[in-house]
Amino acid sequence: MKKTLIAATAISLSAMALTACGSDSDSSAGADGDSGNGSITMGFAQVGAESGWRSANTKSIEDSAKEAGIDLKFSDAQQKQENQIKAIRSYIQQKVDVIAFSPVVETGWDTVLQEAKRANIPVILTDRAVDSEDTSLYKTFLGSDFVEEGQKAGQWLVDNAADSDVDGDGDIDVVQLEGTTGAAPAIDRGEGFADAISADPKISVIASQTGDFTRDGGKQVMESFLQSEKGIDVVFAHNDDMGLGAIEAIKAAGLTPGKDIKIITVDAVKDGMTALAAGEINYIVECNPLLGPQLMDLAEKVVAGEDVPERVVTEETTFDQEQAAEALPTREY
Ligand code: GYE
Repeated sequence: MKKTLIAATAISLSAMALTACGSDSDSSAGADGDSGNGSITMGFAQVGAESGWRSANTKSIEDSAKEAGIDLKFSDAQQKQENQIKAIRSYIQQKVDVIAFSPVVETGWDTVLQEAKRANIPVILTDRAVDSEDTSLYKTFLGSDFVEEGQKAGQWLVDNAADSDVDGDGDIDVVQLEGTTGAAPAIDRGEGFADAISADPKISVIASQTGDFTRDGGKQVMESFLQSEKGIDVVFAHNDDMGLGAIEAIKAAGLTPGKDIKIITVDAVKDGMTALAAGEINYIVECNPLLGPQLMDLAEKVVAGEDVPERVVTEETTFDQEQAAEALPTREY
């Protein structure tokens, strides 16, 4: 999957993402397409509002469009591919200057992207990638390296294996809460994690199921794991929200999250970091949602016909409990 993208030149512009946004109080930022006095109109097809990460991402896009004077047309697909395809088609009809979107799943985009290409409207992928042979269907892909995020999560477990055999049976039994089925971050984080833990034969994933990146989904799947699985030592959740849902399920079962069951998540949004600092999560791999400033910059270049890198990777870090407590007071999202 995405061999072409991964092989493509990667550069990092993350410093920009960490500055320039969030200074405006009016966050509607042209969401209805009627504000912004610049000459560029962008149609943005968002995945949904499934998580804290997504809310921060949407705010970053709205704020930075406003700041850049880009007229933003924004739609929320409620995690449904058909809604995103409809939104993209409507942006083509409206003859926007550039289309940006975060594809909910990896496959099934070629037809609509060919329609955009025929209409001469450049497309920028942001946050999530598509799995397509034809890389001429989009100009660039801006987002995280999800495989690396999964590897970092797995590596922490390998490094902390001794402490993570909570029930002391000699094995580290992990349950995995997967993101949306078919989504790039779910596929790649799962792959990266599996790759890293393969270094220690004592660690294995004993059950794995999707919680759709939502808090409710994570809670429900964890409730069923607690019923069906014996001796769960660790939860690996593909995002903070599902980890937070798992915490509720673990508490309801009379166990202590972070102690009786260790928890590793990805994102590092405020609620996740708060739970980490409070000892209820053990480790978080950061995934930066503040992609707005870089996206607007790329959009201006693409519309001006300038060359842009095929792949722009955001730089990210990791947090343990102490680092979370330190970072929280100044955390932007
Ligand atoms: O990790 C999750 C969100 O695509 C990186 O989507 C994004 C993921 C993020 O729902 O919280």
